[in-house]
Amino acid sequence: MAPIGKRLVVDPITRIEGHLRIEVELDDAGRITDAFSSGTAFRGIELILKDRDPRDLGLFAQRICGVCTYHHYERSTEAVERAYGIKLPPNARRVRNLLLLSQFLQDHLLHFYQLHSLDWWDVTGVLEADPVRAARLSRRYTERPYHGEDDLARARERIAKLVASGQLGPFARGFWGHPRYRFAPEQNLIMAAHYLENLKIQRLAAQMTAILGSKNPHPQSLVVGGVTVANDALRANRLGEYGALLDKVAAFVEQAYLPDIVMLGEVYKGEALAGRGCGPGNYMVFGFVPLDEGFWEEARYYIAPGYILAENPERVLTVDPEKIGEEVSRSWYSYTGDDGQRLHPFKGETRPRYTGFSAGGTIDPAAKYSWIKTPRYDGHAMEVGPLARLLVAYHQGHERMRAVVEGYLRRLGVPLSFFESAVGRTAARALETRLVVEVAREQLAELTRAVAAGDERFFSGYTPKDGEGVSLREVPRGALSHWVRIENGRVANFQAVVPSTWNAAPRGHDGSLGAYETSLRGEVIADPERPLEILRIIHSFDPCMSCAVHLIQPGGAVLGPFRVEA
Ligand code: NFE
Ligand code: MG
Repeated sequence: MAPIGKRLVVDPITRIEGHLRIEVELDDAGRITDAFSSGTAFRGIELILKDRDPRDLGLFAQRICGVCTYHHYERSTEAVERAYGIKLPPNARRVRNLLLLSQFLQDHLLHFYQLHSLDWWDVTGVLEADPVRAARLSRRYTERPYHGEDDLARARERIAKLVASGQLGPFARGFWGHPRYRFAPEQNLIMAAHYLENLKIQRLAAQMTAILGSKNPHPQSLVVGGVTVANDALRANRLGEYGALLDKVAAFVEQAYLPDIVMLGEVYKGEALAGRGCGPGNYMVFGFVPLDEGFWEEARYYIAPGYILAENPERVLTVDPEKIGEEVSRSWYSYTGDDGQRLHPFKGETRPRYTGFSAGGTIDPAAKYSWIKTPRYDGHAMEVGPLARLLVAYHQGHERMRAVVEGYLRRLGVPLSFFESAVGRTAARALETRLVVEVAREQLAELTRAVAAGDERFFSGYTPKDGEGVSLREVPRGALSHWVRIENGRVANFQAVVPSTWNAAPRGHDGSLGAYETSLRGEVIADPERPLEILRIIHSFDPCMSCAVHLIQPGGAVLGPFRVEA
């Protein structure tokens, strides 16, 4: 067991976008007494965007990320539209929503199966499973399992061949056999079969994006003032294709993803009820899927903006964008004045000042230690993402969210507090996927009806203007905002405040912890040589460091999986 004061360094955390370093202090019982989150690569997209024509912003900004590319494209395009004072034609908004929703589907499915599920199921357990028993067991979680016993037998065969070949690919170097893995062999087999199937399913979701986005990733069909895919959106067969793919993805969500989340919740109920992986308890939402053409406070949304503070967890408060600010007291940047201050994004600065880690090569929590800035809302650290959406919508009395959440809680026999954990955060992402499917069907039906009724407007004319514009919206990992100031027809300042920046931030100037950091405190590491618990908690947020720092990783250097330092 680790001696007192032992520092455990996991660098990089794998199976995320980009590079994240987590350091924790362990006491003599293996309990995490302190935690530090550090983004370790820089590229400075915010600087690259300065002095450009604002109408080009979206195409550059979407290069912030290779995962949620579309969302940066839409946010920066909309920030410019807001500065210009443009209102979109309803069909342009519907096309954008359909792009956003197909992107959510791909993102959530890919995250759960390929990037996170192996923290919960053990691939080496698959070989002991009996496909007949596994098929029977899967009927416990749904009346219509996605796979029958033949499919499950084939999946076991594929895993067996992989193991026999010695080339484990994505299954290499896992913490297999770790005592915290709790699935029975048959449960591991069900997960393995869905893991393999999802390699196809997530591709179908990407094809949905390509129908209205012209390609994926990095769609091309948005312009300031509207969308350019009128030719596709006006054809019933193209919209029908989107709908047919949606049906296929929805079947997998209903018959595989959601049942797997029931299974996960049942098996790992203890971890969830103990609150393992709980964040700061403050949650913020910027509005999910606009239902009309209003900007921010004037718009109706499928899930309305709101935030919750831990001190009064059932009360949803009104988000005021004026209260958002970013600090750099622990980040490798400097501000013109004092580094301890908080700058509103319209006045934001991105001036790198790298100072490295402390002399010992580890993080000094009083010094700068990350390329990620520290966003605060009215001084509070916020958790953003699917769990925030679930809780904010639930406490707003959102009917569909309530029905889905209550069905799940009843099935497991657990209270709402179950969700405030790593298991719960992962369940929240799955449960909202059902709502994503529903709202995608509604938006598709609306667009189809409008086109059939002769509405062919997808673009609105405009006159470029100087001024400020912001776009705030929910994207898969949480609340995303882009802020632009236009002077003399050029981008004078661009700032992105990104979901993973909120969650993965280092400490504030007052020493307050970020969401990742809080969520790790108190966790007990069973085996410091194989810190599976850290992976579970951090992956449950679906980290994206490319977004968080808005960076490219030069050269793609391969680092060791982690190291333990005395
Ligand atoms: Ni790079 Fe992103 C999402 C954004 S990240 S994935 O979702 O914006 O925090
Ligand atoms: Mg930024």
